Amino acid sequence: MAFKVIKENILKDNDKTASKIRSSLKEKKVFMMNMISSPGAGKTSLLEKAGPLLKKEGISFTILTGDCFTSRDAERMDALSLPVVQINTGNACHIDAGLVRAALSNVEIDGLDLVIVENVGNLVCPAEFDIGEDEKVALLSTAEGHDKPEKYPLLIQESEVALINKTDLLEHVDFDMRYAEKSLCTVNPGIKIIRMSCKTGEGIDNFIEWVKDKIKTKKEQKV
Ligand SMILES: Nc1nc2c(ncn2[C@@H]2O[C@H](COP(=O)(O)OP(=O)(O)O)[C@@H](O)[C@H]2O)c(=O)[nH]1
Ligand SMILES: [Mg+2]
Repeated sequence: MAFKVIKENILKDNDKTASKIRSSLKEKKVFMMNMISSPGAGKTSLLEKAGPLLKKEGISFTILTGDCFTSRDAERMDALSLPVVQINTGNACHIDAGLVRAALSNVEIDGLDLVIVENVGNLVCPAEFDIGEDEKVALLSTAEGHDKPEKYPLLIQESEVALINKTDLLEHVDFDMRYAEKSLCTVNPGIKIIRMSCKTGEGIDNFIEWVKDKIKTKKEQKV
């Protein structure tokens, strides 16, 4: 008997929408990054630090921030006058391409350099859903243990850069940096690793340099 595989259909529909978003952002030369981490690893904190610096650099950007229910992250960014759209997913554990398309319909894309998506805190589902981004960014933190890269390989394989946040806590937590970095390279030998602390500011400049480089490459791409 014929039957339907619903997940495949959902992913196919999602991929179609993602592909439309990707073409439109390619045409407009806007770089989009999809930031993924477990809850509390420091995604919003990074944007609070990096947002004002990106503004100073003259980079025009918008943030799409995903959360199941509240607007707390958008409130934190709005308090710093950072342009933000809150996406509430209800009980869904990830942002999909349809939600990004809906959020972007509220944004003036012409003249933008960068769209930053803060995905819902989760190391599994967000990695499965293409949202039309150019790059995924995996954000880990020293507070969550050094064994995560091999436990959540899809995210690491899909990411061009891994940020290891909360280095200021290293002396207080059982986090083996060498183990974590080796695991990241085992799962994705080409991955760029940035050690970072949103508290002390360590590594934020490296992250900004990476973003600037990506924006430049996108601008130089032929449409
Ligand atoms: N000690 C320390 N705390 C941090 C750092 N980055 C974020 N936090 C804290 O971690 C908690 C969760 O951060 P948040 O940015 O909301 O995480 P998100 O859920 O990934 O967006 C907050 O209490 C932050 O103040 C860091 O580098 N060091
Ligand atoms: Mg957040």
